[in-house]
Amino acid sequence: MKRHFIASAIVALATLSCTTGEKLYEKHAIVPEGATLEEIIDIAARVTPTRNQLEWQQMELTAFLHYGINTYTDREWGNGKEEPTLFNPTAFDANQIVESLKAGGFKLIILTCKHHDGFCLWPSKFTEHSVKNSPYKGDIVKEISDACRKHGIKFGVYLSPWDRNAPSYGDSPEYNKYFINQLTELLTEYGEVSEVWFDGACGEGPNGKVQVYDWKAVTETIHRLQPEAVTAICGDDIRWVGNESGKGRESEWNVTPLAPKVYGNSEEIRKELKIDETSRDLGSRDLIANAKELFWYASETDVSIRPGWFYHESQNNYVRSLKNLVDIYFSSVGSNSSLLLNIPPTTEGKVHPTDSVRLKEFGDYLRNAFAEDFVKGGSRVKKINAGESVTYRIKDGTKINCVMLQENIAKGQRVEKFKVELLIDGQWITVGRGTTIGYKRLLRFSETTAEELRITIEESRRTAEILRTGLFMCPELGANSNNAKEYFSSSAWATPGNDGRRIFDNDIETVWRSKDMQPLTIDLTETKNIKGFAYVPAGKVNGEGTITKYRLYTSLDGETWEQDGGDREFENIRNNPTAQNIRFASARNVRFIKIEPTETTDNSGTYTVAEFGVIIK
Ligand code: FUL
Repeated sequence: MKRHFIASAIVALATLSCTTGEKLYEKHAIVPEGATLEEIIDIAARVTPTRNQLEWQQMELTAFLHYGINTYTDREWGNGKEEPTLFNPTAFDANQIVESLKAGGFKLIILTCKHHDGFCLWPSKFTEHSVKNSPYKGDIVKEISDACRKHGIKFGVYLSPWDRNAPSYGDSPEYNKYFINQLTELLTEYGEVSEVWFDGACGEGPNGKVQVYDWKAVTETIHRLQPEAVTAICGDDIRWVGNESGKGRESEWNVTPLAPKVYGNSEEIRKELKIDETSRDLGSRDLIANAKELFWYASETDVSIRPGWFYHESQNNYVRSLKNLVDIYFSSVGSNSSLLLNIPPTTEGKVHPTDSVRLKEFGDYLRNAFAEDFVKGGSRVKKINAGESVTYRIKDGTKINCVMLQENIAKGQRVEKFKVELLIDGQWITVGRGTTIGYKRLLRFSETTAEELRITIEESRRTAEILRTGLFMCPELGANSNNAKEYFSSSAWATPGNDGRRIFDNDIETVWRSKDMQPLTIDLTETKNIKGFAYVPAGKVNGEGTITKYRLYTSLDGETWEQDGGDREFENIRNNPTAQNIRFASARNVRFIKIEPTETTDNSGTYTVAEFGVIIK
């Protein structure tokens, strides 16, 4: 039986907006059983962020600092067995780090206080695996948080739930106690904490330790000790955008049926709607038609300025170009997401000069591009219904190539389709179309001058409130000169018996798939002195057949093989399926390379390779 729409059971948390009389649902709404699509859409339009969520999204730019024992072992994922004495910064300088990030325009800095290796950057009372047993006796968390305060930047903590060092990991109640103890130290001893980041990664595999976390207790601890903090990834305020390459979605919805993992019935909801953080659609009408609950759960786009999350000297020539960073800004902040850019401190304990120059260029670019708005009256709030337009005058004779639109998300996210037109020499020309707007939408078009700007809201959930409309001139940037590949591959190479032509065609879109789990042998057709190799996976997050664990052999004649290392792992390849550039301890002469996969993302009995290369330089 269909229930009446305004039934008391509609929502868990509802607040009444004083100005419009609209009922708003802060953070979470429950859809009544039997609600029609129109009714569900109407509820979705009135789900709003909490004050903490809103203020977080308004910051736009957060910096990530991946720093820890991996910085000194040249790894991405430590195994927790490292000697703490390896952590030995020679010139740690928290002020240099914070000042470099501030110059890039970042408002909040999140430090990896503990990564998956369990090594703590603060002298935790609960473990010996920390800075207190390193030659650097100081407290990195204190130094960074103090420098943040000094420079007027907010501070956040990354605390990895997965811990490869803690003996209690996998003994759920014991480890939960340990985890909350460490969290309590971080939330009580370092002043205000604005974001708490709980990484979702765990590489234990099917036979590894399974830890059942007590997210309820974790959330309560945060709310009690730092009520202003937002919680990300395994928290319930901010979701992972779904990739680690800086790409937001074309349609990025803050209101979604994707239940944060801390909700008791999260697994059930995700299974029923067949969605997770990586799904292409997290908020369309088609999807929410089947929703029973809706959440305000905006996305955060985490990406590194270098190929790895931690500092590796070998990547000094692969720092992202300014153009690439600006493109990432447009596809994250400009697509209703927030940008979390990682800048890994070096072994010295500073931001590398190349990165710090790039950050300054990035900050200068954004400050300059958005300094002058050429729309007249674009800051007046406009209420627009679907099918209606609003027209603005443009300052005379100014060159423009970018439009900015912002919805008043304090009242919810509503626009589903819009069009941007310019009146050029008396003719309306469409220069942009889009779906969602949300907190901010930036669209670029060819440089021009125009007399007027017209925004048409083609589809909307209830009346849209446009908070700001702007027009800007964002200087064009040259090609990505310094985003070259670290590896080299040649179409002259062969794969004896495997017929893997697609591997060497220099096209990562064409993927080779094995028939079974037999090793792949590559014949370089001549002996070369190489420093390492590169495996490029099929590309999609959790892509089918991506090799996660393997053994590697090299040979001069294809008969006598030498193994490099023992059982090895492509660390973090599930979340970041990009080129894995693996360097040998020292350069060696090689003609044949053999990779023997021992585990893949889907354990389907076959594996895939998009490209394979060798590292020469
Ligand atoms: C991933 C981790 O496994 C990486 O090492 C990195 O910390 C990234 C931000 O999240 O899940």
